[in-house]
Amino acid sequence: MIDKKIVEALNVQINEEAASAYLYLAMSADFKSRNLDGFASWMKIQTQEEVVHAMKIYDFLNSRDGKVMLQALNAPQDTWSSPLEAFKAVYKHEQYITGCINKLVKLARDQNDNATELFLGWFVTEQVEEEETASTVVKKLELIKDSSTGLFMLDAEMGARVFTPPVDGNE
Ligand code: OFO
Repeated sequence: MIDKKIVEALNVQINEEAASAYLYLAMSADFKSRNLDGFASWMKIQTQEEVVHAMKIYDFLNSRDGKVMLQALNAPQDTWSSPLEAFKAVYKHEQYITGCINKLVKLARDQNDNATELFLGWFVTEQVEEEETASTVVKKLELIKDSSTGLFMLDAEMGARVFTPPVDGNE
């Protein structure tokens, strides 16, 4: 059995992960409209990753007899002035998500819910990677500045990313 407060908080986090997916899909569409196909593809894969994050919480709640209650999503921003502006927004967003995960860990600890705390450990590690990835792309874009050759090369690099579906639906 899982505490009601934790069920509510995990449902909010499903919404945060779904909102992340929606945000990155909007960024993918914006990149696509500028013919930055590599960036667009990278963002589409990021969207898929966020869906995996939401589904992990969905499955966890179900396994603990906590009811999943989906909430409304707001329309995301649809245009960014440059790849740098978009990736700065990604970095800021991921820092916000890290804060959400940290609050969830604290709640699980306060409720002595070891199973939820252990479950959230995966997200704690994942957020380190999410922030590092976004920050790296920001730094590369800052180096590139106004070089169209640099942007072309980075777009090709971004396009090489592949989505690796979770093996057991659990990571
Ligand atoms: Fe779910 O990690 Fe990004 O938001």
